[in-house]
Amino acid sequence: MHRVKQIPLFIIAAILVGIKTYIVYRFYFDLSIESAFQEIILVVNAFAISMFIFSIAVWLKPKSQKRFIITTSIVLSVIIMANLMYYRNFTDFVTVPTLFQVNNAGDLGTSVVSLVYFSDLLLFLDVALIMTFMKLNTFKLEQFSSVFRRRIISVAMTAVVINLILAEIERPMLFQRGFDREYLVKNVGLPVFHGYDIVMTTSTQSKRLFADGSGIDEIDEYVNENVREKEAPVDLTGIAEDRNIIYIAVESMQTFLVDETLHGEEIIPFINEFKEDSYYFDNFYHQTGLGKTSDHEFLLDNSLYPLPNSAAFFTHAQNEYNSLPKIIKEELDYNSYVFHANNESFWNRNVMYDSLGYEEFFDVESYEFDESDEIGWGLNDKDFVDQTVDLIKDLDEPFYSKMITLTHHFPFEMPEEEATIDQFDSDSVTLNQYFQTARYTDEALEQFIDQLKEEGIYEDSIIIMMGDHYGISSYHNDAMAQFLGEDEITPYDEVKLQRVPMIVHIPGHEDTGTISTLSGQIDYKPTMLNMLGIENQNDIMFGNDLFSQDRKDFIAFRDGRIVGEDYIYASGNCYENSSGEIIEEAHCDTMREQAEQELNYSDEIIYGDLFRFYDFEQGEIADENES
Ligand code: GP9
Ligand code: MN
Repeated sequence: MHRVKQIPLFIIAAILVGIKTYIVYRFYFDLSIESAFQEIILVVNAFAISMFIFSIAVWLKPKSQKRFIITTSIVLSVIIMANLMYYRNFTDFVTVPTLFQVNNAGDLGTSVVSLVYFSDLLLFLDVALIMTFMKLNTFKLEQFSSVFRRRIISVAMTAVVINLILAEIERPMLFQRGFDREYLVKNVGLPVFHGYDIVMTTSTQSKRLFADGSGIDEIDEYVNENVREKEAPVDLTGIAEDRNIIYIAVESMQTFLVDETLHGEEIIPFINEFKEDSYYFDNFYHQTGLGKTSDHEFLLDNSLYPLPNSAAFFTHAQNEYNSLPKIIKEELDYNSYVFHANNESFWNRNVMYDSLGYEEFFDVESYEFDESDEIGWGLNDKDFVDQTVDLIKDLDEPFYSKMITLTHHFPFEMPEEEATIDQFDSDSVTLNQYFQTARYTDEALEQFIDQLKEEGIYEDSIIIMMGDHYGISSYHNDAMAQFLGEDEITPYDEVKLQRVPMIVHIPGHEDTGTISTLSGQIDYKPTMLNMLGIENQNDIMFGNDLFSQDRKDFIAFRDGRIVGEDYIYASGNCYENSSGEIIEEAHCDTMREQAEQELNYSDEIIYGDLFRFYDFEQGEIADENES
């Protein structure tokens, strides 16, 4: 007993709370733990964070220590309890913005009792034990020496740093990209997640707070002079009116696969054939940043650029947008739907889709499958398209829909029995496998088109397919050079590898062909609006109609690279676009200045949430400014 008494109470509290936290993460929430490494991170973060928080006690006098330990353990339990109740209702975690969303809280209000289980008593067991120990004076409460303080603080800091390193290994750039709240909680725990959320929300809100509508006139003027097409719209104006639009985001599909062969076989025979009967854009670039698929969605729906340091789907999901789904609802009364067999909270889609004006998101819950139907990240693309056709059948026509495939996702794993093309043979396992998943998705797309025909939906629809972003990063350049039969992949080649296929397929339309206009994802929204016959004189967009002759002549990426008709800027060099030769940097200056200005304007709109001040009907700052 005497020895036990030598142990400081805050250490016991840290251990108890650590154990409780681990048990709750593991068994109360339904977090997907897929590997032993994830399990280890979960244990480490439960104890590291608890240790870190309770170590503050070393600075306090015995009496305050007591108060601190008890208050902290109660607060941590309440945080866990609140999240657990929220999770049971929404399969998501509490964030600052959700606290301000009245309807969410309202939803919770009606069913609070049903969200509390008997087993939740365990959540407060640590508090009860700590109180008992205090009463019985079981553990030490004393003024600590400065040596002891330093020792404890360094242990606590080391534990947190180890946690962060492990999290970074498990999910590189976890904090910048956000991904999914579940990833954050799994890797760094609830307290750090809440701290992160508070910092992010505060910095977003403060930028928003100080913005007013004044900047938008200048942006409007810029768009008018440099982006808006001066010529009358082109031949496809209104061709999509009264038809369904079925947009398919083809995960990680890159243009270098098109018409390319491996072991003498076409890699994606269906897309190769389909594009012949479509408008195919072979000089079309993805422009995504950290937000990957979600950035591509952001570009497509808004014709604004994704953000430089974060995923806008995460950080700016509460903004006001003049998005494609909203416009087509207002102008044509089309409803917009998303089909994607992943969790609704991934990339914060559940929140962002509301802001963008989607009517419904058919997420993982809308699909029936078990583990045996999964490849890589989730439901295989063949079953995904099959079940999506069933869901689409029931929609009121005409509709706008977006489907997002998943099988051809990094790390491109394919069960051997499903593979219909042999792997490539290089030092990069990733590239070797890439062709197999690409082939699989190609087959799924073929099946989808056949099913649309069978169901009689095909004729009344326009089908668009686009690669969302690159799948093979520069890390695999050696293997890529081997595949392409080149000596090396230069920064110039790397830019060209950012091309993704873009196909506009209009059933019954004869005039098809390959279009090599320099273009990118920023151009999707104006193209769609024109095809739907919607005049968009006052909209603020940074892209042009793909079919227009009168287009801006560069495509800007978020990492400083720019592709122009004549020049390419990459890795600090200016290249001649046609030859790939490095030329004097000054050639790229004009294009660089304009791209920089345009990216800044787009960021200004998003950071300041400027569209809340703008009247898109009138094309001017709204009379009554809301805040
Ligand atoms: C996730 C899927 C893939 O739902 O869209 O996202 P990515 O990792 O490609 O951004
Ligand atoms: Mn993607």
